[in-house]
Amino acid sequence: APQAWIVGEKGEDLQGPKEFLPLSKLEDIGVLYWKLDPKKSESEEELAKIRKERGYSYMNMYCFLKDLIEICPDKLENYEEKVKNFFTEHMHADEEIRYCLEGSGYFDVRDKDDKWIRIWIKEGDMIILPAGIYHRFTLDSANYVKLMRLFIGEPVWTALNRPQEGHPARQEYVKNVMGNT
Ligand code: KMT
Ligand code: NI
Repeated sequence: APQAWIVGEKGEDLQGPKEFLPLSKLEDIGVLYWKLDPKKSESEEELAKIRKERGYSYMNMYCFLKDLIEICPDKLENYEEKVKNFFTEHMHADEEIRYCLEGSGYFDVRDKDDKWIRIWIKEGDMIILPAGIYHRFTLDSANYVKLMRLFIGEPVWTALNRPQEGHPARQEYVKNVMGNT
């Protein structure tokens, strides 16, 4: 499981000893996680297996597009602006699927009590954030990550900043995930 713990509004560590959360805390809010090895070619097969398990139809599998993004000051155009947007609390109408090929970083997701759970993603970690979950992303002190962004069908990465309570994907998420405690 990835290391995950509660942080404050600004991403700061809270007082007292850091307690890591079990994977079940992430599953509770609909976050999925796999560990792959980007250095091994079998990972492609594993990726294909995940796609199949997730029930993506045959046709959709071929529409499971991927792109790569490197987040660091000298490789990403408009770095400052993009990094600021990534760290602004938002959701999407679709799942956010990310596979870390190199480096590391933090995905923060809101738990059921509206606290931030910080998930430390490293090389080989693949994470799926459900549609409608509020989240944000930031680099750690290593200041570098290379991520594969996967999409089902047309790539859409529109960030919908909080609040989005009227959005169908948000309502669906609240109904399915927040409702069953
Ligand atoms: C997003 O929607 O792109 C994010 O949440 C940022 C992390 S992946 C670059
Ligand atoms: Ni996002």
